[in-house]
Amino acid sequence: MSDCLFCRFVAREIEPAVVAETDLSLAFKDINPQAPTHVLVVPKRHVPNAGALAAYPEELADVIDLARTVAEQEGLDSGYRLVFNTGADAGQTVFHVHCHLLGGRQLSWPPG
Ligand code: DGP
Repeated sequence: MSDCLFCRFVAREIEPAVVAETDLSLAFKDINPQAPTHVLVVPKRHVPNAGALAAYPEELADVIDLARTVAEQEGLDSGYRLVFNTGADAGQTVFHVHCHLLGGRQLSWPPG
């Protein structure tokens, strides 16, 4: 999908700040970090949102596992948050599913 920003990252037409990668997933730094660690983990397959990713359990598991790997790399031993904004009301702005990995500070609850 050439009009999808994250597909262009996966294809390396645009080079994001990659922190980790597997055969199925790519992890890169968010351009507008909301915490000391703010990484986006995406499946390489174009899937629009988290609900649709459930149809691809191998990719879903790989995204979560890569997020865990990055959290370990970043030393987030005392905790981190994984977020899938799903749909416009949740603030989803890029419609290639992405898992936000946030950590490195005390995270408040509930989120805004
Ligand atoms: P969401 O609002 O959940 O759809 O999150 C989209 C995220 O994508 C947002 O935190 C900012 C990030 N983002 C948008 N454009 C770019 C970009 O060009 N590069 C990077 N690294 N991140 C981007």
